[in-house]
Amino acid sequence: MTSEPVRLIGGFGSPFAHRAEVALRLKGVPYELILEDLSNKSELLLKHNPVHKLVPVVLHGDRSVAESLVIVEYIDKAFDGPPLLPADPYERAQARFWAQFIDQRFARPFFMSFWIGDDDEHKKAFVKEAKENLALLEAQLKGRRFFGGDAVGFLDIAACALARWVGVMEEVTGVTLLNDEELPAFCRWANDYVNDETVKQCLRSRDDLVAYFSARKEMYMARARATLHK
Ligand SMILES: N[C@@H](CCC(=O)N[C@@H](CS)C(=O)NCC(=O)O)C(=O)O
Repeated sequence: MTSEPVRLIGGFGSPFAHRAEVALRLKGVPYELILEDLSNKSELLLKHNPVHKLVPVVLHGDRSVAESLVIVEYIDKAFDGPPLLPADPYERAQARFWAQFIDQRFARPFFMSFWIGDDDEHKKAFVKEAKENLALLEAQLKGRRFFGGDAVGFLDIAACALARWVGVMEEVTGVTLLNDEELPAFCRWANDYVNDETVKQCLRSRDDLVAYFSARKEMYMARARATLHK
């Protein structure tokens, strides 16, 4: 393990930043959390993520790593502690495949289901697609407690938005995506994830996130409308 200091540039309500933070916690890496004001980005963020200008960014000594899933893999390799990715090459490929699925296929209908207005003609299609995607992910649990087996691993971290954030979005927007009857394994997984002792140490409370997203509801709705045809 290298002893250079670790700093994480994160954002208060960001599930992507949570990915990086929970990976550091699971590996037992001490870090300093720098909370970014995303409406007024700092020089530090712009310097270390000039391409995307997004959080999270991990600063390790004088090097920086951006993009949450890249960061999680970096943390897994750069530090000792329990492995986050499966050791078996096939299982590792599967975990990466489904993590990519979450970011590339799942994220948009998930976001749009919540934030595109009820009166929008595309809303039903987004909700249908988001629920179909959730069913695909539920099948990946395959009777296991976590996607990674008995403990939180790479895919659980990648899916974190579906554990805490989904309930928050449901409360703020009135749209329901998860229910116990349709997705029992997923709902059990979400509950186990948010109650994991290590995860809890860096997970924002549901009430704090509800307040955060309620205050930004109009902004997210405007963003959904602006990206509808992209
Ligand atoms: N693909 C990026 C997404 C990161 C992302 O979207 N971060 C948001 C916070 S949740 C952000 O920095 N938003 C600021 C902006 O959009 O200007 C990752 O996985 O790290």
